[in-house]
Amino acid sequence: MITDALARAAAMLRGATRITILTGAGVSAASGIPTFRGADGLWRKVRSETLATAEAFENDPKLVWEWYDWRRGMIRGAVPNTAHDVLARWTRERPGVTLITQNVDGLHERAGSERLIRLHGSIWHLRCWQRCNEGRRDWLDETAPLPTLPPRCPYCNGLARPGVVWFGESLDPAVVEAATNATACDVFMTVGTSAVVYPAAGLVQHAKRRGAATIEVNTEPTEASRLVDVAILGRAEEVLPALSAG
Ligand code: BJW
Ligand code: ZN
Repeated sequence: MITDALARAAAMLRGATRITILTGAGVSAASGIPTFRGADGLWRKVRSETLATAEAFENDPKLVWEWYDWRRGMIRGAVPNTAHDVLARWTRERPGVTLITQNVDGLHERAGSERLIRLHGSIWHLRCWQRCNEGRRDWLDETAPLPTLPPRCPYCNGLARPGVVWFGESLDPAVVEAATNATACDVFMTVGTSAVVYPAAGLVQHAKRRGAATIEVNTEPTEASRLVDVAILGRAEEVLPALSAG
């Protein structure tokens, strides 16, 4: 797969020391995990407001948990694909590479990635909905399926919630700061994201303003395509190994 865009991107990456990569759901598509906004996307079947907001959880915690429990089961059976593997190897072999992900599936971690910034939390973490003292902090629970829905906080027996960031909720300020700092780089690359959800979608603009060269890898044109220096149309699991070889 030698295209002009691919060759240009490979040269940009070869010449760079500080490389920051923002990933989205498209990176996990080849692992069998549905994206949010694509043709088979999760939001095609259900409106995001009915499941991925604090309001939805308040109205029907069991329904929201059934959806997350279903996704946890699906993710549990999935394995990282070549895209995760290539990115993980880059972080291990090149100390200037930082990974920022919007994904909550944990596949970057399972592929052995270092310097990973998780913008939207983790589907494998839970925390107390009532924000009791001990349950305010996330705890890890990798049981899938969960024995009872909705699960309970082990400290106060109140409701537990998924440790993810829903629409309308603020991201962890320390995480946003780390991601913003990582936009000071030589090359900023987005992979498999529709680039519509903020503040993640603003990072590429931020990097560009700070002088980074920018690359996008996606199967379709997105909001970011017109901003970036090089847009590669293709699957992450094919393009990243080709970039790695180039
Ligand atoms: C492939 C491929 C292959 C397929 N290879 N590619 C500024 C302006 C406008 C709005 C806002 C703004 N600031 C804040 C907002 C509101 C809101 C927002 O951005 N809304 C927009 C949608 C308009 N943002 C928020 O609410 C955020 N909070 C916040 O900013 O707090 C402060 C605040 C609050 C209130 C008002 C104002 C400020 C929080 C956002 C949380 C997002 N949460 C979710 C759910 C997480 C939990 C869960 O998983 O259930 O995060 S929504 C969902 O979208 C998920 C994802 O991480 C996120 C991004 O999606 P992603 O990864 O891009 O996936 P897709 O499906 O959209 O795209 C996949 C792409 O892959 C496609 O392009 C395919 O073509 C491609 N693809 N296969 C390569 N093989
Ligand atoms: Zn609690």
